Amino acid sequence: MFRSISTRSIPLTRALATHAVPSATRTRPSTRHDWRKDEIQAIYDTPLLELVFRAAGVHRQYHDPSKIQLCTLMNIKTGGCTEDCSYCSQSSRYSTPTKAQRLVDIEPVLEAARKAKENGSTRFCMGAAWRDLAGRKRGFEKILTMVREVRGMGMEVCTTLGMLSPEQARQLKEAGLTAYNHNLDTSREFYPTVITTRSYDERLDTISAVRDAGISVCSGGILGLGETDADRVGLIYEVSNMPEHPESFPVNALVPIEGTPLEKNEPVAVHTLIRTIATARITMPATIIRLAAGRNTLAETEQAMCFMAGANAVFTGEQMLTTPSDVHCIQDKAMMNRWGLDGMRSFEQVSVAKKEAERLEAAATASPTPSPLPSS
Ligand code: SAM
Ligand code: DTB
Ligand code: SF4
Repeated sequence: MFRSISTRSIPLTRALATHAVPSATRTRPSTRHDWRKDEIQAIYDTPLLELVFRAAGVHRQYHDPSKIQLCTLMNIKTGGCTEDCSYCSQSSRYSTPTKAQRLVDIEPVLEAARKAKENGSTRFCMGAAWRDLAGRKRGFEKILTMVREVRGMGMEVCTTLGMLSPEQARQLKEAGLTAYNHNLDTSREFYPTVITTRSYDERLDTISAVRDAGISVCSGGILGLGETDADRVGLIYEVSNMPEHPESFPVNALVPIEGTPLEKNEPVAVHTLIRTIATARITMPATIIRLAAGRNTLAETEQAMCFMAGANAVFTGEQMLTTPSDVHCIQDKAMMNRWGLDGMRSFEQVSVAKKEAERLEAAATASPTPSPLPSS
């Protein structure tokens, strides 16, 4: 559905963020970027129910607590990746059940995006098992088309394609990319025991390129890699002190993959998951916290506790990237109904809407004809 609105005639931030609770109705202290590790550790160590109570209070200052963002994932290029991320089924270094496939065609992606939208998702995320985009000119052009088309359906569009240069980030932004997922995964100290083929600083460089291009950043981590509490605090310390907090912080629980070095890891305790979510909610109050991989291992009441602690997004649908998520969107809708939750509209998060408005303003300045404003 398209609303034909001249991008010059109304303030675009308002046009995109029509569903946000007016900021005047909430008290929003400004966000901090000077967190000390010992401060974050002290928050993390708070007795758990007390911590959840505090996080729930912060959550209500910045977000509508009845809203959960539903996002659908699609793997557009599976397996055969040269990196050695020790948790990943798509690394060519390990013998896993995942078989490598070429970049998929455009139409099946658009079909999946249409279906995701029909099922209530307002963000569509496309993943590719690549270190970077070097030597992939035609593949990248295909992805730019996918981004343009999915955005044209009115959804937020996210991709996760490995490392990006500033120029690639600029092209993705111009095509309409809303967000880019690039996880730090864990603390700076623990990271080299998980991945050796690219450095923490290289990850931070990609995140900077994304942010500088005006794309919303989605960057989080995985729990259950064998890290300690200090490493979970270290991850939160890194993201909470970025020049801008990532608009989205995914929290994955390791899905153990046969054939990878971490296949026999103990599952992370639900208390640790909740504690991590609550701590991140307090240090990054305006960020959307995304309950990501491993959600299918949680009981409904455990998921509800994650929402209470500040999580406000999930990946819905039957599939993550290479593993089943066993959560059908109909089940998700029923679960949300039982807890009085509702789906978020696209561009409900004001900072994300603002970045999209800037893209539309720039496009309107470059072309004198009014461009249509997709909505959902
Ligand atoms: N190749 C790109 C990259 O690494 O940025 C994009 C895809 S990658 C699969 C996206 C993220 O999924 C990883 O950074 C990691 O945090 C998460 N992930 C991958 N495999 C996982 C697993 N087995 N369990 C939990 N999370 C996982
Ligand atoms: C993220 O942080 N988690 C998602 C998404 N970003 C791309 C991926 C989870 C992958 C889970 C394991 C798999 O299915 O291969
Ligand atoms: Fe490749 Fe990404 Fe998997 Fe690492 S996480 S092996 S970069 S697909």
